[in-house]
Amino acid sequence: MASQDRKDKRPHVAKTGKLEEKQSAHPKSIVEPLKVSEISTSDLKQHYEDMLLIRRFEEKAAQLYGMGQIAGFCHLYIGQEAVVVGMQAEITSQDAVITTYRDHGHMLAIGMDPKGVMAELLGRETGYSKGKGGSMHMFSKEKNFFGGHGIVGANVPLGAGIAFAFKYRGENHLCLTYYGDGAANQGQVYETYNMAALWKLPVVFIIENNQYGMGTSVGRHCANPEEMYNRGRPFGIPGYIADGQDILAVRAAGRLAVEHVRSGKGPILLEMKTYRYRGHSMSDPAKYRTKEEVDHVKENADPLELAKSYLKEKGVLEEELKDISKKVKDIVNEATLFAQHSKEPDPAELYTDITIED
Ligand SMILES: Cc1ncc(C[n+]2csc(CCOP(=O)(O)OP(=O)(O)O)c2C)c(N)n1
Ligand SMILES: [Mg+2]
Repeated sequence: MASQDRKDKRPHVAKTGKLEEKQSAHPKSIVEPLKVSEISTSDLKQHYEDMLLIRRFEEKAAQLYGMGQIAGFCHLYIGQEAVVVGMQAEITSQDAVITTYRDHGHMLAIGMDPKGVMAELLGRETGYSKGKGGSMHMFSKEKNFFGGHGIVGANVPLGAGIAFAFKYRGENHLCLTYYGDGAANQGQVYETYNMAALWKLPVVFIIENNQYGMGTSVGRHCANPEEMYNRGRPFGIPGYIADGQDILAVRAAGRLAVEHVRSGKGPILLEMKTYRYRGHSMSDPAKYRTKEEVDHVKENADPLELAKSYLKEKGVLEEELKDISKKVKDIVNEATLFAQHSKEPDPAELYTDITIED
């Protein structure tokens, strides 16, 4: 065959040599949200409370950071609350969770003590890592929370490793492995897809697509951003996309994913479309996007407002929402006072919990 003929037979390449509009090999796998009638009022109320706790906790953390009481890196999750709260509702306490440095929301959703999380943020000995880990490095063996990781993409193979351990021991648990849209471009993520699919590991890969990797928008860092959820397809990993601002959509996607993995079919990938309201970290003034863009999401797709509208549909009164708000405020204040009144670690602690080579 002449080389020109061969070229002409390549997919997606028109005779002119220009790229044609590509047709996806897979239909767009959008997960339909649960109907309001498919969730109980008490569950919905609990989700609202859990999301509000994350938001108020982080607002307080931002305030304390500004006052110099929290030092080092601190990445806020505000705007993305529905993702962790919805996913958590679909797993059991024996399943594991691993995530990135944007981790406060995950810890609170899992049920880790807000006091211990706040104390760690303030670098106190009562914190989850005895005040030595800070915002990005907290763990809870009791809650099967494996951190908090600062290296972009590095928690993804670790998540598959945790899933491997479950399978090796014959336990029917799974690992929720969260990472960002930026991390989704990392090489080690694809090595992980390969092994996870080959060994049918019980792992749910969750891309929290908050539209930015630091100051770079998804359209500038990601090839074919419309199909991020399909990135596991070459390895046979099914992928779905869901509205990560909508707790009912997250729950539907979580249910689908957990059923798939739990039945032994191996990994699955969920892309959660979401948005972070704050800068990448506390030191980022977020000048790469307009105020209008952020306000647009806050006004039209805020996860808390959306949940509130569902609660109202169910007949929950404004008074009850105020009670929830008061309860959450008290928890955050209590956690803050606990942290502020806790001691800093003893200097001798510098030499414990570390690996030393002779
Ligand atoms: C291997 C590595 N490269 C670069 C960085 C610096 N870095 C920290 S966060 C980040 C962006 C990641 O964006 P994304 O995965 O979308 O997560 P998000 O912060 O939006 O939650 C980068 C490049 C890092 N920590 N690790
Ligand atoms: Mg991102």
